[in-house]
Amino acid sequence: MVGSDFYTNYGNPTAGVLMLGGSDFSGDYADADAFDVTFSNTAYGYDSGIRVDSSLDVDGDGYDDIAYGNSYASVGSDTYAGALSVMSGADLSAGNDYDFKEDYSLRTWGNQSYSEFGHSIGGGDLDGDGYDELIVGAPGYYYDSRTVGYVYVIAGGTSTLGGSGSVGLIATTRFEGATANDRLGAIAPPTLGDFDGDDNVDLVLSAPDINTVYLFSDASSLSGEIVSTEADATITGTGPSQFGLSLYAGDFNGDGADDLVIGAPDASSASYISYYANQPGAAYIFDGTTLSGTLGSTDASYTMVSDSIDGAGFNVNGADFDGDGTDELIVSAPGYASSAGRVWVFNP
Ligand SMILES: [Ca+2]
Ligand SMILES: [Ca+2]
Ligand SMILES: [Ca+2]
Ligand SMILES: [Ca+2]
Repeated sequence: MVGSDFYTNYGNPTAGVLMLGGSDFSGDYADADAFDVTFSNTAYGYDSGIRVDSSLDVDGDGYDDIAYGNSYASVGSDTYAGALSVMSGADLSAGNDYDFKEDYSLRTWGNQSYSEFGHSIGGGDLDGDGYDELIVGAPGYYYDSRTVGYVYVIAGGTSTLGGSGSVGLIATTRFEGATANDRLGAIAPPTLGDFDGDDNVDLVLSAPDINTVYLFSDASSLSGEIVSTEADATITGTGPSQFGLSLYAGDFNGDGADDLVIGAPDASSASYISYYANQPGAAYIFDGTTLSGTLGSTDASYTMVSDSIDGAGFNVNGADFDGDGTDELIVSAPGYASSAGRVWVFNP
C-alpha cells in the first residue's frame, strides 16, 4: 500500500494504491495500469497532509482495513476540521478504483475548525479483545485559549465500520495536550508496544512541536479524558528538533520487551528539508524497560546522528532482516543529497 499527496488520477488526488502481493510480486510497476486497486478522494480537493494506515483490522474479520485521514478537510462550515474515512478490507477487489468520498465503511470528522483531525493515524488492539482500535490525532484542537491537541481512541468491534458521525460522539477515550502549542497528536502514528514486558499493551503518543513523547502504561486501563501530564514516562529531546515526529516499537536487544525508536529530523515537512532544518537529524532507541518518569535524549541506549542536514529520522522503522530474532533499525532521510533521499539500515 503506497500513498501520495501528489499523484493524480483523472485530475483527482490519489490517496493510495494497493498492489496485491504473492509469488508474482516482483519487477517494475511504473504506471497506473500496474496498480491492482487505486484510491482517490474527490470530496475535499487538494489532499495535502493525508495519512494512510492499512495495518489495522478494526472489525476483526481477518482482513486489514484502510484508514485515510485528511486533516485539511473542511466539514460543513468548520475549516480544516479534518476527516477520516475507513474502508473495510473485505470490500476491496482487484481492478477497482475507490473514492473515499463515498466508498467508506466508517466516516468520522473533527468537531472544531482547525482541529486537523486525521493528522496522525495509528492503533492496534489496546484491550486484547481481537479488534484493533483506531487512534487518531487532532493536533490543532483548541481548548481554554490554547492549541493543545487531542488524540482520540475509536474502539474496534463488529459494528465499528458502519455509519458516520463526529469523532466527539464516536471516540471512547481522549488524550489531551497540557500546555499551549503542544499540538499533541501531530504526524507521528500513535504507537503500541509492550515496553515493560508485563504482557499489557502500552501506548506512545507524541507532540513533536515541543520535542516530547509520552508513554502510557497498560493502555487498556485508560478511559475517559486523560491529560498528557498523566503519562508514566515523558521523554524530551534536546538535540535536533521535531523529536517524536516518527515512532516505532520493536525488540532490538532481544529481551522480549519492546524498545522505542524516536526520530528527530529537525524539520516537520519532507519537502525542502535543507531549508527548514539547520542541523542533522537523529534517531534514538530507548530500551523499553527504562521507560518511566522523566527522560531525555541522552537516556537513549543507541543514538544515530546523520553527518549532513538531511532530515534523518523523518521516518523510523524496524525489521528482522537477518533472522536473528531482533530488529534492525531503518532510518529514512528524505533530504539526503539535495532530496535524492536515503534509507539506512543499522544493526544496533
Ligand atoms: Ca477488517
Ligand atoms: Ca480492541
Ligand atoms: Ca506493558
Ligand atoms: Ca527490548
